[in-house]
Amino acid sequence: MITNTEIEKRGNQHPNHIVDFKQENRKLLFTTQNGVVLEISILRDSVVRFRYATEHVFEPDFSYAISDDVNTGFNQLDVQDEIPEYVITTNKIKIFINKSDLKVQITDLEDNVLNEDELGFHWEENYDYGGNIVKMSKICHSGESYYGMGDKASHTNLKGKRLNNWVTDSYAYGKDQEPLYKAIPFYVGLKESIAYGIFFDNSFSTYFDFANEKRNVTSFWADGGEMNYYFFYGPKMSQVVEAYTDLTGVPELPPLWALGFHQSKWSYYPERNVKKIASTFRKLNIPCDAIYLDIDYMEGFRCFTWNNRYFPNPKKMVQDLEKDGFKVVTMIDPGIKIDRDYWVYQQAMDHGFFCRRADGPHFKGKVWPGECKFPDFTNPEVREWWAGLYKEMIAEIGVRGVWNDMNEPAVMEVPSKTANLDVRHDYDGHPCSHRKAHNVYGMQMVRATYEGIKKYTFPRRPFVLTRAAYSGTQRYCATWTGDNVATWEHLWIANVQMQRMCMSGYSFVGSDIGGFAEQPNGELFARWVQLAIFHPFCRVHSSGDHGDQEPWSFGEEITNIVRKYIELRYQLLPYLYTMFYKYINNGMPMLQSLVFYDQEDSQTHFRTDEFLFGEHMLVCPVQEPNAQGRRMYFPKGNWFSYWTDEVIAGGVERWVPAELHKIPLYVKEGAMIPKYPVQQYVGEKEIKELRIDVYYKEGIENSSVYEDQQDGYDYKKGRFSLRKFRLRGKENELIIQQFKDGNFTTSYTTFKLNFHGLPFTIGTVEVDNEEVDFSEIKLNGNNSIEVSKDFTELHLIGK
Ligand code: NBV
Repeated sequence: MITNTEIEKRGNQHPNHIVDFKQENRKLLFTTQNGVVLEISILRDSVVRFRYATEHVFEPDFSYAISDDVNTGFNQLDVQDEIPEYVITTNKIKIFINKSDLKVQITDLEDNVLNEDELGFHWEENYDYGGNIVKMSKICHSGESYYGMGDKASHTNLKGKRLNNWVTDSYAYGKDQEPLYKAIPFYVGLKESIAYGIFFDNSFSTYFDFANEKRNVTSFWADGGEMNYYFFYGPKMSQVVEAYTDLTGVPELPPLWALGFHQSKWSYYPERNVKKIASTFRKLNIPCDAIYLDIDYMEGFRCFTWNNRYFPNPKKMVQDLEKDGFKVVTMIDPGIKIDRDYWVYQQAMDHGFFCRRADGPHFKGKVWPGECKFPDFTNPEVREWWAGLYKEMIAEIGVRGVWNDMNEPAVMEVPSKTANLDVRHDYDGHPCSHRKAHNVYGMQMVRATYEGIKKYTFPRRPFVLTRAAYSGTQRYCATWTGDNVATWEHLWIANVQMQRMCMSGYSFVGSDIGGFAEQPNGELFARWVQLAIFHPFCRVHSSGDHGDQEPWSFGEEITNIVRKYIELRYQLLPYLYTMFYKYINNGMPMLQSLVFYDQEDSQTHFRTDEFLFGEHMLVCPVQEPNAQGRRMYFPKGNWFSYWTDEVIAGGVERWVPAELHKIPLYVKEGAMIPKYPVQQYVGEKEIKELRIDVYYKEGIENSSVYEDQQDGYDYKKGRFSLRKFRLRGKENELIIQQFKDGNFTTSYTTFKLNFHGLPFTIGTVEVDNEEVDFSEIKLNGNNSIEVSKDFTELHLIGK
């Protein structure tokens, strides 16, 4: 018989009045009469952590998401004991804690309410598993919008959606399908053009309701663990995303080849087929840097083995491909085949590295090799062992990168599609069940992979790719959006997913170009390539049983279009690499949704299609068949057509031409876009001259270009070259100042500056205050000059 008190307990419980307040440096502790403790930690003036315990006691403080390099430090922390609330003031925000119910309200210093509790923290005891279902509800104001949340296949603005974070193998997912492969419980809120962010760092299954159930309430909750969230104040979206990215970390620079074009299929085998694909790229002059081996390279799908019939001499094959500029990337899955004669299985058994069920037996699940056991990657010893398994593949055979698939972990033929919830995990010394470890399992696997590849590929840089991810996974690897489909709708999904991931601190991301399941027609393939060359990770991948998906599989017209766009990607490599540099140094997402670019303009709040590629290029993909053009919105600023140099003033929606060979692409006035010559692979050519496209602006604009050795770690010892340009255009003049940093010497000595939209005819050119002869700078019409890369100030004066 359930007693009345027990029934009551099953409902929501709430904190009551505050009976105690304590301050321990940057931590403030408020205790209520019914045993709830709210711990507020000030990380920065604009970054605050809220943690709630019930029954007085917090769990040990441990998170896989938080970076070791997080910046902390604030200028002000005052606490005032007032009636009816405590008021905490930093240099940027005020936090009000209601004494009667522990509800929180946060304002800026001008008293604009940024965020306020509706019910605030409440919880329900979990009778099945113990602990609590922890909940938080906030007031949603009319006009408030929500962005971020990782890979959700939904409109960029999440208002009205209910979402779940539980990493899931979602073959051929659809628009709005939930949950997907990633768990990134971070959103950016935009209220009356002021941005803030919330990161709910809880690895259990989490849920977010953005005014779906109740028009004026946004809430988030988890199946277990603690109510533990970080609040970030903007007021700009860029500041929110920067702060979240700082908290959860950034990757190191990838080798430049990882930003080239990659070709993959499930599966390229045997060796002769792999080589045929590679040589066709070279024959047709389509640039490509990497070729992927999917599960069929293995012996009976056993990880860390090679099928000798298909690949009799992998080392030689890898070397041959390298000579032609191709890097080989191989797949590794988490499931280890149960086979007493298989060394990986034996080692894991001997050391007790496999996950166990609650009562002791090993957890078993069916995947490609048949029945498998699964290493517990949340155990640091297991990660170290796993990292070591890559030695032969990387150090001896010469494979240059690894992709970890199925690491949700995906399990076949069970309704849950994953491990049983009672499976036990070490969780780095905080033993728990799969309910808590599920969302970080893939992250910890790919972390171990990253450690291994980094070690054995040294002194080169590692390249690792993951399917599953939790917040913070971006520190270790790139990611792709899983098994999409060759449909126009999925082209739309890919576009929003990339923007959303970039907004969620995870910029190194791409989709399976053309679609994984089913086969695109040539038009869809071409449109997808046109979009995806602007995605940080750029790879064609598809399932083997749905026809060919190489750039030449759709006839000559499409091949030519695809080549042209892949060539454009290679030309833009220095621009892209500089974007990467800014991402890891300033937390600046590599792609920006329009709302991120201009949150003040309410026209941008519900746009999905247009985005900025880096700081200066505006892209708007074509997402339907038979288009000759489309409507697009131009945000503030003046934009040069990349194709015609026509200038369009922002703040308008316009029809723009977009025949099959053309994606709407615009460059912001004042931008200086660095370009390399087309290469068939990174490093094919010595760069003899850096071309910079200079787009005139009346006024000031800053640009930069970051370069280094394109691989290795010398850049960390100062061997990099960072050039910052400040362009200032006047009616009859253009001045470009250059500021240099780093001591890497680039292979070229000159810039070729190509001018777009100069409103005057060049009469005089001065370099560092000295007039130069036109022959010296090779003035070509009014359009281009060649000038030493070392100038400090270049001055063009009209006739
Ligand atoms: O290893 C085969 C595939 C792979 O090609 C794909 O990229 C992954 O997302 N893998 C899934 C397993 C089979 C899915 C049907």
